[in-house]
Amino acid sequence: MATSTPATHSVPRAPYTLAVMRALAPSFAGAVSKHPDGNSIIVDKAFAQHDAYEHALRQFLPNIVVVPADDKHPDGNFVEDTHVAVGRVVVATQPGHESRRGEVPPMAEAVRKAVGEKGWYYNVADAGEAYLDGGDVLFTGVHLLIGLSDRTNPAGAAFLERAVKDHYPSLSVVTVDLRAQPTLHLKCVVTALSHTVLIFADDEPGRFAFAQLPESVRAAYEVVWVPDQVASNVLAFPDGKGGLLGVVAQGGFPASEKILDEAIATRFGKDVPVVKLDMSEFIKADGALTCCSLLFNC
Ligand code: CIR
Repeated sequence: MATSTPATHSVPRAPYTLAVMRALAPSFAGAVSKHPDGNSIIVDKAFAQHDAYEHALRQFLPNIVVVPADDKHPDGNFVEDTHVAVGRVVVATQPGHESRRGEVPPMAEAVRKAVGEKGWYYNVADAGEAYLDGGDVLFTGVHLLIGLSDRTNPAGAAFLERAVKDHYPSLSVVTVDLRAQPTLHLKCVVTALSHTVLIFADDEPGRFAFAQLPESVRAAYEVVWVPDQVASNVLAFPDGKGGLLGVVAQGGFPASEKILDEAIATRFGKDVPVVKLDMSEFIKADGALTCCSLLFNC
């Protein structure tokens, strides 16, 4: 399925200036997972895959801070869930899964140190029963999409919206209610290649999420559909002018890779590098590509 609705307006995303990652914990095999292979994570392989991920990021973003692992937090490497950064607004989350909440304070300390005075800091935990996972938040450059899921509740989404609107009042914030069609996070089924192109999973959860978007949001993007859900989660590095410095995508999904390669080459040029990574052990822990780094452009 390939729809193509031309973008109606556009705000190119700024290039990323910093990534914060967290080293993999030796306890990674104990990560929270609903995946059928969640009990067969091969930790040595995961270490090698995590190294390859960091190496891939460094091709497009040399400034990477890696926070030491904590064996008490097997999911700690999934740093995306601990913060949301939109421009200079930096929000420490309160993850929906209780076992993951202790990941936030050391990450918050590292993020404050790395981002420094450029950041305007917020903490979802200040709002009591507000829960938010960064995996539910997609900033396209045009819209801030916030998924409601088992991990992110309306109070968490409202907290993020208020924080962002404090500084960027004209930003369009859209809540996408995914609770009727369980998906771990919004970004399990959609990510942005650019401010004009979204990648959606062409499966039931992906089509459901798409259907939840208001028509005005759908009309603002060209949508590329990929048959494998995990392949819809790509890391795209904007060049600040509407183009791409490069893309990190899942390897091992040939049908989706072909669609993605063609979409990138035709829309952004055939010289845009697309690095393919085997993230099999992270997939077993319900993780994908965006979840292993926090990206800042302030
Ligand atoms: C979890 O269930 O929380 C982790 N095992 C996976 C989190 C993946 N996070 C993400 O995609 N943002």
